[in-house]
Amino acid sequence: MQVDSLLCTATCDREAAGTVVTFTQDSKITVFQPQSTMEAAISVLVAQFKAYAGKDGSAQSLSKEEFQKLVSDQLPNLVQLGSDPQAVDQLMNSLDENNDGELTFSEFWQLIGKLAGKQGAFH
Ligand SMILES: [Ca+2]
Ligand SMILES: [Ca+2]
Repeated sequence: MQVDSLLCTATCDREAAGTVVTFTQDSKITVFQPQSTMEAAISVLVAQFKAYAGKDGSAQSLSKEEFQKLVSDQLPNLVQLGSDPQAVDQLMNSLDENNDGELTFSEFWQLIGKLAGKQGAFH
């Protein structure tokens, strides 16, 4: 079995995850499981990434300006860029694996992984 087939996306058939209640032959509603805290956290991360990535250029990736705005708005306690203008460049370069000056979600995700690791003191 492909692992991907276990992973549900926003577009996948959510009936599989819910309970279908049938009233009559052609009238049914699906009662979804409420989103868990962790699922909600993932939704927030994705929505925030999209909101900032969509401000200019490619809506799929963060430019330096978009990244800087996201970090200063959304991660003010966990990432301290201070007043050093090179700090954002250094941070961005450390995440930009293909060096194209844009951060895709998977490149950006490394930062979340690092912050989460520090937060939990996972070494
Ligand atoms: Ca963009
Ligand atoms: Ca990149």
